[in-house]
Order: sequence, then C-alpha cells, then structure tokens
Amino acid sequence: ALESGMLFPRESESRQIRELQGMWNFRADTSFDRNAGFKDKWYEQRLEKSGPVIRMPVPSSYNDITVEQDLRDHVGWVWYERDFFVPMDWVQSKRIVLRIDSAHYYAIVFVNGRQLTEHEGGHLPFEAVVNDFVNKNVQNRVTVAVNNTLTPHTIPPGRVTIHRNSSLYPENYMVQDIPFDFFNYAGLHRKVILYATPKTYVDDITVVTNISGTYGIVKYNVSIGGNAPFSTHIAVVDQEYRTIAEANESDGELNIADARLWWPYSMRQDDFGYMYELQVTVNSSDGIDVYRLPFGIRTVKATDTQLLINEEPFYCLGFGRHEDSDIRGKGLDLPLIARDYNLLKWMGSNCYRTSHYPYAEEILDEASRWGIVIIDESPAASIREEENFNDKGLKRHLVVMEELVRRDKNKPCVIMWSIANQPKSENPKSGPYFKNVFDFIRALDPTRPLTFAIRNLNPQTEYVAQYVDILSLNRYFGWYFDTGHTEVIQIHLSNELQNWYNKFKKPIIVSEYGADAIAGMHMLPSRVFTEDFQTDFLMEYHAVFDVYRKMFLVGEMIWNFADFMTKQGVFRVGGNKKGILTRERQPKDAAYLIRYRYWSIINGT
Ligand code: GCB
Repeated sequence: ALESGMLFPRESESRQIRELQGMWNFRADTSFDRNAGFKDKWYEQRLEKSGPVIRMPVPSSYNDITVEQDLRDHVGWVWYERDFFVPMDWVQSKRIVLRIDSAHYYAIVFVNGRQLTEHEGGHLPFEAVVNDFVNKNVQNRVTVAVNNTLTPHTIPPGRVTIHRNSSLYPENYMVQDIPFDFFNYAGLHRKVILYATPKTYVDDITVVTNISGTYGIVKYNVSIGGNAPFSTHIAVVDQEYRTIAEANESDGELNIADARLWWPYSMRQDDFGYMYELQVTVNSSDGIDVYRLPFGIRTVKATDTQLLINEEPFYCLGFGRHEDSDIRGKGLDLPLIARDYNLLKWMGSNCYRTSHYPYAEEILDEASRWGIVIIDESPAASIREEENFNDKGLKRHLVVMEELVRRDKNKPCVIMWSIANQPKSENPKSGPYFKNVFDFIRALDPTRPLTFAIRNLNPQTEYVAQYVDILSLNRYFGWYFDTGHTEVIQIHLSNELQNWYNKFKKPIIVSEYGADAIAGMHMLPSRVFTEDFQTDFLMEYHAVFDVYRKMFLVGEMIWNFADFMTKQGVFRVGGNKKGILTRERQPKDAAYLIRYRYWSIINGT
C-alpha cells in the first residue's frame, strides 16, 4: 500500500506554494549507451558544466520545442535543471515538499547533487520532503533526469529495438516501438511545485458521500502526518463560505440538511457542479494546518440497463480525448484547458473519458465545476502482447491504479474508473490478470462503477468483460471494417450492441467510434478522409444510438474531440485526424452536427 496521501497542493493560511515553472536548463543524453549522465554524474554540478545545454520550458513536452528530429524522437534520458530559493522562514519551521505532477516516464530527482527521490510512470504526481536537502541562505539546484523508455512491463507497455545490422543501420541504432496510437510525448509535463506545511499536517482526506431524502451524508476520513500530538476540527463549508456542519473527530460522518447535490450540467442546467469544501484543521505544537478539500455530494450506480447519478438516469454525450496540442505536446496549458471546456459546452457534451491516461488535476477540477462527467482511465493502453500478461506488468498495473485512486478519489466529476484501453481481452491470459486488477480496485473504491474499453468484436471469446459494471465498446464499422461503406454501419452496430448485451446483461457505452477527416477536404458523394464522410458516418451511428438509448445504451463518445499527434505511419497524415475539431480547436463540419444532436437530447427536443 502507498505510504502517504497526495493531496493537490492548495494554498491556505498555513500552506505556501512556489511554482518552479519557467525556463530550465536541459540536456538530452545522446551518448552511445545513453548513460553518460549517470556515469559522469551530471547532477553533481551545474548541468552546463557537463556539456552544451539548451533552454526548455516547464511544463511542456520537450519533443516539439526545438527543430531537431533527434530530440523529437529521442529515446532514453534527458536532464532538466534549475535553481530555486527557499524562503528563510520555511527552513526554520516548516515541512518543505518538492512535488512533480507528471514526469513521463521514469524520473530521478536530485537536489543540490543528492538523490531525493525517483518515480515510475507519467501522468501521476509524486513528491518528497526536502528539508534535509536544501540550503538556507544560498540558491539550491534541482536536477531531474527523465527517461521515456517503455518496456513490455511498463504501463503503458512499449519496446525499444536496437538494430544490430551495421550494414543497414548506424551502430547502436535505437527506435522505440509503441503499440498505442498517440505520440509518446515526454518530459516534465505538469507543474513542479515547492510547498510548505507545518510539520504536523493534513496528509490525506477521503470523502464518500451518500444521499438520504433531503440529507447529504458526508463520510470522511482524515490522516495526519508528523509527530506532535494534535487535535482536529472538521467543517463543511458551502459556496457562500457558511459553515453548515462541524465535528472534532478525524474519522466520521456529517449530515447536511437540504443538501445541494452535485449534478452534471446536462441534468440540471440551472444548478450543476455544486461544490462544498471540507475544511480540515489540525492543531498541534507545530502550529495550525488548514486544508480545504473541494467535494460534491452525489451518488453513482450502474444497474443492468442504466447509469444512475443521484438515482436518476444519466446518458453520456461525449468524447474520447487526449492531452495534446501543438508545440507543447502534453504540457499543461491553462488557456487550452479553458478553450476545451468552452468547446465541450458549446457542443453540449456532458462527459468524456480521459483516454488513455490520467489527465492533469487542473483539468479534472474544472470538470467538477463545469458539471462534466469523467470516466477516469488508467495509463494501461494496449496491453496486447503475450509478455505483457505476467506478474511484473500486473504489479505495476496495481501500483498505477492505487496512485490513480489516491489522487482522484474525492473528485465528484469522476464517476467511473477505466482500468485499461483495448487490452487483448480475447487472450485467455487476460482473464486472471484483469480479475486481479478489478478485485484490487473494487476494494480500494467500492463507490464507483468499473469499465475498460473493449476492442474485441466477439463476446463469445471474451475473458475480461465479465468483471465490469458497464461495457465500453470501441467500434469502427465503416472505417477499419468495410471502409467507406456507411450503408452497413447500422446493421453491424445493432447486431453488436444486441450480442454484447445478451451475453453480459450490462449497460453499454460506445466509448469510441469515429472517422478521420482532413479539415477543409470535401467530396460529394463522400469519401473517406473528407469532412462530408465524417458527418455521414456519425449520422449512421446516431440512428442506431437513438434506438438503443431507450434500452441499455448509456453513452456515446466520438473518437476524438480534436485531432492529435501520433507516431509516424502510413495511416496517419500528420497525426490522427478523427477529431471533430482540428488540433487548433476549430470546428470541422461534424462539430455542428454534434452540437445540434447533443443539445437536442439534453433539452429533450
Ligand atoms: C482505437 C484506440 C485509439 C485510436 C483509435 C484510432 O481503438 O483506442 O487510441 O486512436 O482507435 O483512431 O485508430
């Protein structure tokens, strides 16, 4: 089990934050064995003493910042470094933490030349206390080595091939093969933060809510870190800053009279995304620590035909998405986040899946406020090879699930966990492997339904679907099958929905369906890759959805919200073009179709 909490750093009267964003020094290790940085101890002195450095913005992927193909396609370690200062009063009395919100894929962190911590896996945060590492009166140096290498036992899996045939390839020629359809962007993708708390502090909070009549029931558990004896005070505060319930126990239940529930905006256009705060105060000889956790009161349940939020049926009008944009790759970008939510709302989308990895907390916290529902997916994309299904990979998968639940458990927008995308679930080995993952996550969080995105077309040879609460099907009739033939989509899709429902008797979300369209390309009658075809294609699916959403279909998600970058390949013209928006977030024709459809369904017209 994980040793501590991972509360999102929030400022309060007892907590201070210094963000270490900006231009860092950067050097890719292009040495023959990709190991010069460790052999020559680049972290022991300034990085520029080791050789030439360039300037690199944090947060951002490093791949598309320069004009060098070598850096875009680099495999192995890169090194980041910058100076920072620690406020004097922090050094005297505070617990000082260095936190990295995402470093893809493997990271080792040094402070003033000494190793502070290491972490495996992008997309999820890690942190360490730095009090014993920092200097009081002079500047400090943080050095982060990040390695993007994926193996058959990383989550997600991948493989590095070294070509040995020196008559065809340069010596030690390395390429990274990735089995998933998005570019393996790397680097310090999200914030690097230095923050301070009292030495006895709020370490973790878990909130689980329920509804009884007009009451909201708030079960909470607080864990405290540090050594001093302490007392706690818990308060539920509403959006007008009124305290509406209080307690002194660190573990308990509070009843909220006339509770305002957290609703998706599509279900309550006048009262959505309502957030309370659990204000936790710890009082000890180390001082007072205050942490305010935003939460919402809501329930989620799957029946055998429906997905219920607050006991009312919810229908997902959504998308698969990516953290992806021009230049910054997967780098956190607030203007982009805001633009995306404005576009989602413009189209009437009430829901999306964080395909194919956990998104930044800044993104999810906006979803909670916008009343948009999230299916929170793990980074386990494309576990498809024989050698992925073994104990090493499984162990890693469980750690990732635990880190994901620890980070996102209190977010009201998250209504479901997606354990994986498109594993080879027709391989008998996937059965026991995934049973482990499902059992594990159900024990961690019994309050949310579970799913994974299914590529297998045959429910008769399916080994994992039996463990889910909701079936998520990724389907490409008319695109990867019967390419260009929109006229067969309806037959294929209805058969498919019936077959899967009949076998498993569980609600279904079509979690992917979509067609590439090059923005601006038109042909009538339509052909693949035109905007016309994308629109025709979607309409065929919608005709079927409109029949089954009155039965057991609980959601539809277009692949994809926006065009995104992939590895190079003969099927990918400058990336995957299945977006109904361009990568620059401007609409293709299909966006207007979706806007009309989603809002008509929301408004019941
Ligand atoms: C899928 C994958 C997604 C791909 C998509 C496609 O099934 O889940 O990652 O991008 O198909 O466009 O091929």
